[in-house]
Amino acid sequence: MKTLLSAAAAAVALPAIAYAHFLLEYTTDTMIEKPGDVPVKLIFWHPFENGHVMDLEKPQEFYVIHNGEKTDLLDTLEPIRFTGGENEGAAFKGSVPVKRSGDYVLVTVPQPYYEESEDIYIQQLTKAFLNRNELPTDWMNPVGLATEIIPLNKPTNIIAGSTFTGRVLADGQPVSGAEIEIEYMAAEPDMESSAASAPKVSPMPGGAVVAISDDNGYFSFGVPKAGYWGFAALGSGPATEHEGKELSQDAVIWIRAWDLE
Ligand SMILES: [Cu+2]
Repeated sequence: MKTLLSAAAAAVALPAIAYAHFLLEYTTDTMIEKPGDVPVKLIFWHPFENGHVMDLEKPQEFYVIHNGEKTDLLDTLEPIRFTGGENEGAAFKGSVPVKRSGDYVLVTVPQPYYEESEDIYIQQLTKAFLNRNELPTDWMNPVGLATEIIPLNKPTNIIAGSTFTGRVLADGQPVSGAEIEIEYMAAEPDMESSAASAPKVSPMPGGAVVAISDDNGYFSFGVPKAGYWGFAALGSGPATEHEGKELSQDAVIWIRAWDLE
């Protein structure tokens, strides 16, 4: 629902075209005080506009990196339903064991999703970050995805009003000229119910917020508001085809901003 739509498809898909789809790895908190299992929801959605929910299949991979060690979390996933402002779709609930101090980098490699309105597949390789006791251990390191965004600011502790800089990589090399869609999680998922909470802001009048990576793969964004912000580098990955159709292999990262109080 972004580019390359035929006129007919655009007419049908118009309400969704201006905003971006994002795979969410949602936790209510990013700083984890008490050790234990942290619930996480995986939702494929349009979170800025509280828009269309896409059906998420069981991911190919879902794991966490802590102190450089990978722990597979696929077995923690259970199918759930999630209701956004427009519809209900298939999503997943999982859990992340958080014990020792440090960063916990959540990684999801979803199945390619067939987007009928564009006749392409979309695969968003997604990272989100938890931290315990402020100890930095992993957030600045690549996790080795085919494409990923490396944060240059600690992603769990961004000040609203400051900036966030990321670097887009594919096969470990910088990607220049990548189109990065930027989105605010306006309506955070409610962990108890299966629905979105009430949106805190309206989407932008001009549609998707976009940055382009520079010659060395870097981009920066002034973060205007506390909450969760997502960045999706579109088609930055090396895979370009799935089952005979075009594949957009995207790198997604989620950061958390806070008001300075
Ligand atoms: Cu979309």
